[in-house]
Amino acid sequence: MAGPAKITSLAARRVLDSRGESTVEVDLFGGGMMARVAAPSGKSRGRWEVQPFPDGGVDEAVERARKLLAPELSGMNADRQQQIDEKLHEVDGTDRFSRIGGNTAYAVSIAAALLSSKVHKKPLYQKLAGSGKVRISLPLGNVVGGGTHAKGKRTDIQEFLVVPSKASSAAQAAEANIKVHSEVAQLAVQKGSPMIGKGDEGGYVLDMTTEQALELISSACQTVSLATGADVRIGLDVAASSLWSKKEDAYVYKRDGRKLSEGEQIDFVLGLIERHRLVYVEDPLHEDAFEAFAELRKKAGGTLICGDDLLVTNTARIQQALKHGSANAIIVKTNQVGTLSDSRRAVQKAQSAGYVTVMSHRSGEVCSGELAQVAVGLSCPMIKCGVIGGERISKLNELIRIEEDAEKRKILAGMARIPA
Ligand code: 2PG
Ligand code: MG
Repeated sequence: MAGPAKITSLAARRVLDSRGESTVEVDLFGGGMMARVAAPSGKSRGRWEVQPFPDGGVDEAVERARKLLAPELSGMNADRQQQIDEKLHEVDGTDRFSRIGGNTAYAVSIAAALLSSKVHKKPLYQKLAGSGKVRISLPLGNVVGGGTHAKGKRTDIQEFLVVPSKASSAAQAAEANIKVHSEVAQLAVQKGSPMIGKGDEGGYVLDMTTEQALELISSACQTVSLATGADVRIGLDVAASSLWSKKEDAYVYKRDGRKLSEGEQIDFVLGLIERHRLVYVEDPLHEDAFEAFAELRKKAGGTLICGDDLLVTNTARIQQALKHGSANAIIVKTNQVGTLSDSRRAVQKAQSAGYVTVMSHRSGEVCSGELAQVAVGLSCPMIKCGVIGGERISKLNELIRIEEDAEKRKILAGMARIPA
């Protein structure tokens, strides 16, 4: 048995994410090992998320990690996640991680978990899951990207997602989504799309209305479901805060050419759910619309109504959603809240209320697989991590590795399932 994973030093640097924007990377050393984690960054960030970088940006974040965090963490035990995360809050001293930055908190917190897992030669997912069996999270990924994740002529809605609800393995799940992605391109070309580009997360950017895009994706899903048996279903991340205009008191769809009141938005989304058998709708309303979310959820039958910008992985906001009955699923992004312990608390609170927890990437990602380890470790039935592109595939490949490892250890309980 190795001794405690005692942290000996920390290094921090500025690196790049998949969008080519700067972010912070941290190396934690201890017990003869090194754990390296770079933080992803969002573009359609929720107003209630913690601050990703301190004023002064990434350079200031790196400087503060070296000066403020390195001396405080040195000598601490990385096996004690809670203590590490409390230390991050203590050194920061604000309630939004404005001093050290939420992205630095993310990188250090996950790196501590990774260091401990390396020192004790136990995979991260298993360390997080504790005893018992694990299920492989179902990958949810976008095949079409629009909104703030794309430029030029594009769909109003940010993400058109697919999930292989009956996939029998991690590899089959990833491949089914990839097949839908390429089928979508083929159909779009057939329909006369002049040129197909990709958005920040690798989904195709289509000059189409919401309805046209959904018809095309439905047909791609049918073809792939027939060929694979994976029953690929459709979801959306409406990212409605970016459509919402407070001034006009309306959701503004530029490409579709319409402005919808709150009630009309609810009816519009319900129509989409019905016509396209949507299993999942994320942020169908803006980030403070707890009551409108509740109205939609009550009318949406079994469809997962998921809060991302609404809930920002924050237990106080989950409490508010529970009071109103606003959602039945939650996006979990550790850098919305800063630390792994904070995320675990949010996951536990949401899961004990029966929510489906969806571990999620950010639009600006890095090429590593920890997200998959954390998703399986925290028993999230879904992982939103894209379909294609190195920084997305790295998570899908990690799911394949986790499945193989869990099988060897005889702790595999198969693929997760969602109400579909
Ligand atoms: C979202 C995410 C990830 P961002 O809205 O769910 O898909 O986007 O990272 O830009 O917040
Ligand atoms: Mg979202």
